[in-house]
Amino acid sequence: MNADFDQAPVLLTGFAPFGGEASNPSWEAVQRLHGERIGGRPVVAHCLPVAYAGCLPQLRERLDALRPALVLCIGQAGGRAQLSIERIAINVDDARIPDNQGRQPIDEPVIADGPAAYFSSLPIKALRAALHEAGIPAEISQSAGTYLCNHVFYGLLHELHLRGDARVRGGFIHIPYSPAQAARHAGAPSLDSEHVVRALRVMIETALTTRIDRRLAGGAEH
Ligand code: PCA
Repeated sequence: MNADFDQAPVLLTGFAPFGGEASNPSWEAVQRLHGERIGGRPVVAHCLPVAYAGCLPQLRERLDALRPALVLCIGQAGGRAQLSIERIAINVDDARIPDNQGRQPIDEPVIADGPAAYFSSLPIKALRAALHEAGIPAEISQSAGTYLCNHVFYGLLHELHLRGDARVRGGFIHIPYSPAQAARHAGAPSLDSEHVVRALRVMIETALTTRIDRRLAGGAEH
């Protein structure tokens, strides 16, 4: 079992385009790391559909097939100015717009009878500190919203909880628009994929080597 864990891969997920966009910077960045070794572990990238019906079954299949040591799910948060390391996933689906299959749940639980919320099991403050040291703007976010990203984040943490192996950690990171997207949204901030890819490497290495998170101020008043 330990030998298996030592060989276990890192699973990275991104999302398909949604909301009228031609691309999703999360999948653009994540796919570039597929097949690399980071922190001694192979990286496997997977693109999730922006669809309530398909995304968690696909994630569960990847968890079963790969038995990863670390899972980082990435999504686009157009309008945010920095990489957002999400702290908490809530048991709410409240879609502002329909998903790519036309489904728009309103005030439904992600998992019926699941707990109200799960905390990220990533060392979020250590990740932010490592990103700042690498010259990449990053913040702790207290809400991943109530759309597909929160849905996948909650579903991931619920699955890891059910599987019960505390060594396996997972969490969610939102990224800004790509420059090409921001060019079509006047005034919106952006981050290019070189920086996102570098940020992913830094976060994977830090998450694999930091057991106990750092105690650094990082709260918010709103
Ligand atoms: N962002 C959406 C869903 C897919 C994505 O990349 C979200 O923030 O919920």
